[in-house]
Amino acid sequence: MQGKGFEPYQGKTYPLDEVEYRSKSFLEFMEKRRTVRDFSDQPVPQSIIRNIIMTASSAPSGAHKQPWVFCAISNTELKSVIRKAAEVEEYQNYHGRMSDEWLDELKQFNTDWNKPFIDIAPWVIVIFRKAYDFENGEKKKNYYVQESVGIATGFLLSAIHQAGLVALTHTPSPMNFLGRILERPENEKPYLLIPVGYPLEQAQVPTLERKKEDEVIIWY
Ligand code: IYR
Repeated sequence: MQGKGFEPYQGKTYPLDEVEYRSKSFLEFMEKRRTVRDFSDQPVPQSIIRNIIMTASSAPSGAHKQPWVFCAISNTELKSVIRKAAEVEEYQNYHGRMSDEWLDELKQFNTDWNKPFIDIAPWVIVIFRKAYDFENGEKKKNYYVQESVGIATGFLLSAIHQAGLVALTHTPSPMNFLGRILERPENEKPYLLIPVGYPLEQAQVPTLERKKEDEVIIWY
């Protein structure tokens, strides 16, 4: 496939002292991001969700295929249908499908099969990955789909945090019900379900420690 040629790079660069400062302040900002389960029902305008999703869609992807679709749901009835279907699966997960070891690991997060945040959060974003696209009715394979959609999800979570909203990366499993409810074509597979909104004023998050740098960085 012929590309569109090349153009000058438009990103900004800075002298090193500024790069130092910028990298540190972004770290401090991102370290404040938390997964939040206590959502306020305060509405969030569609324009904000649009900006957040388009930030996610600016992520790099294999052969620039952008193998993703973001379904943004604010419709109350639809959210309620999704919640009920998620809870059917999650009830089974918490009552036999997850190992005792797994359930034990989750105790610190206070999760269970109830998923009220799907009803309460003003928006639920369901991310779909596309293993292939259709071009003129023909299947066109995408590349590094899991990696690409994972990176786009990271951009999405960062954009949500930057906007001053909160998110929960929810993984109902199995999640084929999302493709059916949202009437997505067969080349789109659900990837993650992410409620987005304001946190409740009295929102609580589990006390967690993050790994120290000598556990996550190996210098050569
Ligand atoms: N999908 C379930 C269980 C769950 C699994 C992991 I790993 C978590 O970090 C949190 C929850 C649920 O959403 O409750």
